[in-house]
Amino acid sequence: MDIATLRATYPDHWMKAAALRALAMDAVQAANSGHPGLPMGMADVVTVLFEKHLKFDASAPHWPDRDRFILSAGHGSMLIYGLLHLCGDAQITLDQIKAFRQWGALTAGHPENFLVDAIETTTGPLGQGIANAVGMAIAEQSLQARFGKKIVDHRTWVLAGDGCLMEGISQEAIGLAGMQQLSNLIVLWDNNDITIDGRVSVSDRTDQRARFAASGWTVLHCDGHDPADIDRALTAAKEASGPVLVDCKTIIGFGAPTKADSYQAHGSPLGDKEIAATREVYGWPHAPFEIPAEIAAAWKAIGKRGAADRAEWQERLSALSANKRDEFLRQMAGGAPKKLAAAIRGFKKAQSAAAPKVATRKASEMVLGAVNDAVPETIGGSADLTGSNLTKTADLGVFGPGNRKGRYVHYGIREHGMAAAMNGLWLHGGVRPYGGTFFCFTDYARGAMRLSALMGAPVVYVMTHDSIGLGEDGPTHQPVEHLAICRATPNTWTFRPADIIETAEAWELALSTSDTPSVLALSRQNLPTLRTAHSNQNLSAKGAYVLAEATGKRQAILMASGSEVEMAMNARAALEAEGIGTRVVSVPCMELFVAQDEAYRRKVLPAGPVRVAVEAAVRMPWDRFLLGERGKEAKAGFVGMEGFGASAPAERLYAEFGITAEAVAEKVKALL
Ligand SMILES: Cc1ncc(C[n+]2csc(CCOP(=O)(O)OP(=O)(O)O)c2C)c(N)n1
Repeated sequence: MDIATLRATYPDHWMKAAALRALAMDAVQAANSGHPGLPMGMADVVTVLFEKHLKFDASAPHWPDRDRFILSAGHGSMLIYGLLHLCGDAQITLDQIKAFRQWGALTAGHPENFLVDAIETTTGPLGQGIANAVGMAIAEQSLQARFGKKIVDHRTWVLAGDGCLMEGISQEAIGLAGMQQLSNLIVLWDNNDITIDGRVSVSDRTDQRARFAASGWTVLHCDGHDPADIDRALTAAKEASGPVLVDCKTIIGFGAPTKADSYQAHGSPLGDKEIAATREVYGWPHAPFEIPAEIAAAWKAIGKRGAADRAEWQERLSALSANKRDEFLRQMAGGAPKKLAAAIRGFKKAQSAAAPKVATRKASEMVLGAVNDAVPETIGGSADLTGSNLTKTADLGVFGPGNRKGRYVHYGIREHGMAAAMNGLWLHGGVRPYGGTFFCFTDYARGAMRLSALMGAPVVYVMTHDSIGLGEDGPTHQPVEHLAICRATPNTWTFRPADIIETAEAWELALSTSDTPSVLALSRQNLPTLRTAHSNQNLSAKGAYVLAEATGKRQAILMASGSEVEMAMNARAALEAEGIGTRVVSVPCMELFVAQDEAYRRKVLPAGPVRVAVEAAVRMPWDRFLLGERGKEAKAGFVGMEGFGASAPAERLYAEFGITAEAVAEKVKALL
């Protein structure tokens, strides 16, 4: 249908969509930066979605039973800002639209959930949103199974572009959602055939519909500019079983006389001349940022559509027993239950007495046994390494199409998809996600791990096989730089516990924060319990602490994490035997140590003694504690890895790479 016919056939719809298009053109022009093409192309689809299908109430962006709307193609951010503004969102005022992409504005370049309540997730890195949405859909199904359909019954809608679908992560998301048969997930594909470099055909010839269908999705299509056809497709999408792709055929920069259907509409302002000509095409004579009262009122009414639904939901919630209601609200709020601290204390007390010699991955499994009982909202999983990561505890049950009560997800060999889904699980609310793979494969998950940190999503990454200590699998599997990368990432706690007690403490911290993701780097090899004297206090909360004090005059301080703490203790024994007073500082979490006040840091790392750090990884993150924190280069040494590992049994590798208690003791003596 051409524009004249659309305008004539659907005048009310046309003007509402034109308001959205004009806001996008004008805000991008004012900012002299941004992406007008997507909002102009998808305005019809989202107008129909918001007017007829999306369950939401603009006055209550945190209403737990709202539909989630994810703009996976985050570069089209003016689409969501325009929608929120027009629907009467309290935060996205007209001034915010005018300040698009400027310092301090809520209307950041790409949508940021931590700035705007109604934005469900941070998008911009293409493909993340669609994978977040899979986690949100899983969360909805899990909560529905636990609290009932009267309280939890909503959908997740995703707007994804060609870019999202080209990213590899989309395949992981599609595969997982298809297998899980998530009927509450609908992806609206902005099929405009344009990316930055030009036509999609310059880089892709995938039959996207066939790809989704091959993974068990229902595939529908519509003319993305014809409101009746859009409505038909969205209605059908809600009725289909399993996840749905709606192929919306659209034109990027719709209506712009010379730039529509071209990459020129994608990511730069259209220019005053083109905008003026587009206004003519739209029949939109209004000044920039001016919305006629009648159209503004129509949009405001859309924003209020869900108010009655919400009131009814509120009544159903009130009708629940107080216990169930409180538990629902507690889980949605994301705080750890009181039982957690007691469970961890009990676990530590028993294990410090039993003093088992177990790998920290095994210790983690043992902790999880207690944690999963105390915290009913955990959903665990692994990227096909369940038996190695030891993430599945007894009685969790497997989440699947036939068992939505299951609390364990077999994510398959999809590290990136798993990490992004876990972000979605958390962002949905009501779930504490954790998931495992080999530490080395944080690289594969990294795009989503970075977003956990940026968004403040306290996802727990259970990363086992944390060093050359994994042995025979060799250098492809042996992380050496990964601790440095995780520690370099802002707002991420990287825990490398030394024994079962520190493992329990790391889990407690990871599950008690509501705004920081944690990486638990866990060993494959057995480690003795070093903390045999029980303390109710969580010593790992300080990040580093004195594990063993020098008996005589303190001449050396050894610092270590994880499996090398045992080595530091052995080196200390040897040095002490030679009369060299040696302190051992265990460093389970550098980030938490750095956050302590100077008095504490000085107590742990006083000036004077020789300092040697040992960790089977690269030196980089240790420099702060070797050279800084009152340290001196001439009195500092490191024992660790300089290159990649090799294939051999772990003991041989440690010997060959010179990471031994003897080497640590020798280094101390050379520096004294
Ligand atoms: C992971 C990632 N890679 C690259 C980019 C840069 N980028 C932003 S939009 C875009 C093209 C997307 O094309 P499409 O999804 O078709 O969007 P449209 O042109 O329809 O607006 C690219 C490459 C990005 N945002 N994220």
